[in-house]
Amino acid sequence: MKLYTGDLSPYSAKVRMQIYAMGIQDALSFDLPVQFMMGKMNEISPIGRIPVLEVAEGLIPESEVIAEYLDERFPDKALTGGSLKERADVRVVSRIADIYLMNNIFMSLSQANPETRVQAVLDLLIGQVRRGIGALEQHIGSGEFAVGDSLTRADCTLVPALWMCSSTVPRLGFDSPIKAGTRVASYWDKIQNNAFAVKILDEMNKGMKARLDGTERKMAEEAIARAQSKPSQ
Ligand SMILES: N[C@@H](CCC(=O)N[C@@H](CS)C(=O)NCC(=O)O)C(=O)O
Repeated sequence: MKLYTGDLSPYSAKVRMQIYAMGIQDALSFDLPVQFMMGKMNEISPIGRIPVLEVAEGLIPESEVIAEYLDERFPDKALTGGSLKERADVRVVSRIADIYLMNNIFMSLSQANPETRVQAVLDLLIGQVRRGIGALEQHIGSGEFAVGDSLTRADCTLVPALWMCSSTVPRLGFDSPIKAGTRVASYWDKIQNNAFAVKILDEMNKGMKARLDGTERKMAEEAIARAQSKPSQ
């Protein structure tokens, strides 16, 4: 199996956290294809986004689908939660993180440049993020983990989503939507000590540093030059 992934990509980080937590090592490698760096990821996968999981039978896009595939392929290690209701709660929290937090923050990145931004668009999207956090506040557990008393896929989606809330949203000129004294804030404080969370947070911070200091751009330019100098087959 190969996962097409990037350090800074929160949707990829979500799948990597699951892979680390499940201890999947056999025949699994990570790669960022040069086509992604060239803005041509759709030559590999029609949706044109990472992560994508390559398995013997073909490609699987969409982080949530990959996550379910991994749970089904390795059922003895699955991170789906315990009782039927707990399993539903895991999916609800994962969807809140995915659709209402990460997706809206991603969309708001299109308005990152203050010179060209349409403030009303940004206000709308960040308003939706705050609404998502409000919903999460009602659904999240009060213990160490998002649902129940062990790590589940809900944590794997929430960690990169809350990282975006706390580090990306302020870069867009808004306060972090994670407010002190809430259950979400308490969870966020605690989960950052989890070893698998630590690992992907380090990777995302490394990716952010590489983006900000120009290393990412340099590596992409070198990879593109290498790909273009290869004789076409
Ligand atoms: N719904 C998708 C979203 C994936 C996504 O947006 N990935 C970003 C990187 S984190 C991407 O590939 N962006 C490239 C683009 O938008 O062209 C998933 O859950 O996998």
